[in-house]
Amino acid sequence: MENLVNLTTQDGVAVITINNPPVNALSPGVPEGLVAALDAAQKDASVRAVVIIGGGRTFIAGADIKELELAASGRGSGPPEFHGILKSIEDCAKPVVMAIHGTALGGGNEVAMAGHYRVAVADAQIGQPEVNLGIIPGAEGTQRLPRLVGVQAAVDLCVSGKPIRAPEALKLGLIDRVMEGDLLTGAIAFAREIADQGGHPRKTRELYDKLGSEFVDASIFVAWRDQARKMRRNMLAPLKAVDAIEAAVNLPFDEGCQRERELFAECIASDQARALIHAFFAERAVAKIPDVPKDTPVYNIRSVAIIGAGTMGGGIAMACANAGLSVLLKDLDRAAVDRGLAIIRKNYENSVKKGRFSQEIMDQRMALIDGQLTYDGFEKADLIIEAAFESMELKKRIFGEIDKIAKADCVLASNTSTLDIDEIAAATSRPGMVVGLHFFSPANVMRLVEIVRGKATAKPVLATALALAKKLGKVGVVVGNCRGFVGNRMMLPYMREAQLLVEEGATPEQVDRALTNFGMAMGIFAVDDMGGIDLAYRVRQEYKHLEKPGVRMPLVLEKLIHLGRYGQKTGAGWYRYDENRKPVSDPEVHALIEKTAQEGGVERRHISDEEIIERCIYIMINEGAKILDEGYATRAADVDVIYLTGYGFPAYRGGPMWYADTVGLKKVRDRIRDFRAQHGEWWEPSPLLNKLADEGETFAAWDAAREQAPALV
Ligand code: 3H9
Repeated sequence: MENLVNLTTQDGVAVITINNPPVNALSPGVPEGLVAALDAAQKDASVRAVVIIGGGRTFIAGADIKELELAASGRGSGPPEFHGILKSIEDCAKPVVMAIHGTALGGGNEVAMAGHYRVAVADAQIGQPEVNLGIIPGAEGTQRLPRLVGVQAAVDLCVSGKPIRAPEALKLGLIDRVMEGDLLTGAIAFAREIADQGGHPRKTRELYDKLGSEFVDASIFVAWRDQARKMRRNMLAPLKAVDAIEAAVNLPFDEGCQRERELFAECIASDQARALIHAFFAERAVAKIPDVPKDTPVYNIRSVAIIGAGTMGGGIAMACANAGLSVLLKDLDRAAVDRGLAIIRKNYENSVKKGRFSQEIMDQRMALIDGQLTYDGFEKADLIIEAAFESMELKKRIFGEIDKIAKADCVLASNTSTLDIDEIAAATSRPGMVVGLHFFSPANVMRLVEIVRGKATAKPVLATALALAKKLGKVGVVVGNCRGFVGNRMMLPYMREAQLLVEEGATPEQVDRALTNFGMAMGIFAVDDMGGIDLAYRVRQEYKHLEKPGVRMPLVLEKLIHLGRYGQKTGAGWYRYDENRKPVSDPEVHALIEKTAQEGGVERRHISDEEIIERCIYIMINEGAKILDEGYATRAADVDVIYLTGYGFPAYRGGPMWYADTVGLKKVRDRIRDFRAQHGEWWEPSPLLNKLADEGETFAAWDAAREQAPALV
């Protein structure tokens, strides 16, 4: 315990330091250590004030999420209990100053708010991100936060889950001072100032000014709940957070805390909390590759050269410049380079207009990107990313060329979304240095990068790719080299099934509505229209060889192509689009679907939303299971992360494989068998799914059992 929390004194100020790396979570031992240290400080007559600070890189990043995971899964002895420590802090007779750097998140901010005063360095981040884990602040945060920042700001912070920086926290009244210079020195000086003023320490729970009138109009909370529903579709926790804040307004502090406890208990016992906590750890687990040790050396990437200034190349250039990397952006003719740079500039200008960052930052980022027609300077690049047109011949030629120019320790990456990375690597004399970096469009926004591991890809190259993804603020997931890799390989059967459903009697609108009600960010037909139906068609052509006799293929897509309906870019695809790109139903498409079904001898029938979800999602799950069986993904959780960060799968369902676990693998497999009987061998259950279903197991348990999994194929 004494290692987790240390107590020293400096000139009459007790300094309590939390040392629980890496993020000073409130793990068992930390609250107890804090209480003991406070007790000692209280008893020490030479101490006039107390400063609580985090050791290492941060203040307190919250409750220990591992403890919450235990509580959510019904293991352990229930959620952690912080009320005692909060009371000890707030009731301390000597002023307690919280000194914040790094992050004060969740329980971290709740501890900070129990202090009498808070100071922070300018880049400290403070917030209540609990909703991202499917829970609400459960350590009196919903009661103290509105007392400090007012009800509206408290709702915003708890519903959005987004942290704010210290200067904004100061404006809101969440902290008392932004510190320049050394935080501890400043906090000690501040604590002395307060002690010199004398008087009683200021207790947050006794502040009422910002709670408004004693009974804020209930209709305001109705409006905030509506807002929460819009911001966090289908999610329970944001609504419960509003309930808890309403209790802060309407109930005395202790009763409000009791209400918060009840609401917290409801949330932590929900499927949503389990799924979101799974997603939290899954996102961090992807960086761990069983045969690539943590200490694998990485190449230092400072400069990047990109081939192709189109949508992907431009987006990747922005992602790199945003992270402070210098970028050479090459294309074949001046017009293409200028167009690429102009789009980058426009995107940045939009961000400046929206207040996301300053003009100065935009100028710095633009200055990092140089457009050019030649390979000049490529010889110095630490990383070369090819983002040219999706053609094997072209890519092989490019890799042959860059192989001759690049320095020996330059990582060579292809942004291919479908092609064989081994074949591309074979065009070079150093296949070990070649890796796939499959960014998702728009690459400056989307968080996912599939890191495609070829047969020869060297471990330091993989470790470098993972480190780069993190540096770019993205989530890198290592996948094996199979057609479509993981994400697109699962997408294809999903798209196909959706198209079959409309031929059998559903409409694109019904399918999309069922999918968005399920929680998908977009319906699959809207996705098709956005990405371009020509692209979807081209991808399908790539997989033609997988089509087998007796397997019915949907036919409408091809007809849309013949009609020139390529999606949003031509103003029409599965939907028709107005000038604002808003989709509207198109009777022509409905007629085309019906005619196609008739020609194909498909009897149209009523299709329920339930069938839509089962067929679209289960086919995806089955493909995911095949991918795992074949070793193209390390864990089921990796597949989840790919779908959560790249394909708009609802986070509160934890990803497709986790969702399958929650439905029950036997139930999923049995429905897949039904569909196999009705629709043919396309629906053959994967051997892994069969095995786990028969054994009454889950993908999560399978992952856990394979902690030391063999390398990917
Ligand atoms: C809460 O507080 C509830 C309360 O209201 C009270 C309830 C009663 N616990 O992300 P990183 C681990 S809910 C346990 O790679 P970064 C993480 O798993 C909590 N472990 O670093 C990883 O482990 P590993 C509210 C945690 O620098 C390592 O730390 N708080 C926790 O990119 C490094 O993490 C949050 O939701 C934790 N709280 O980002 C904040 N946090 O190396 C959650 C991290 O073994 N945390 N770990 O894979 C974050 O958002 C980021 O971790 C943070 C650092 C921004 C802090």
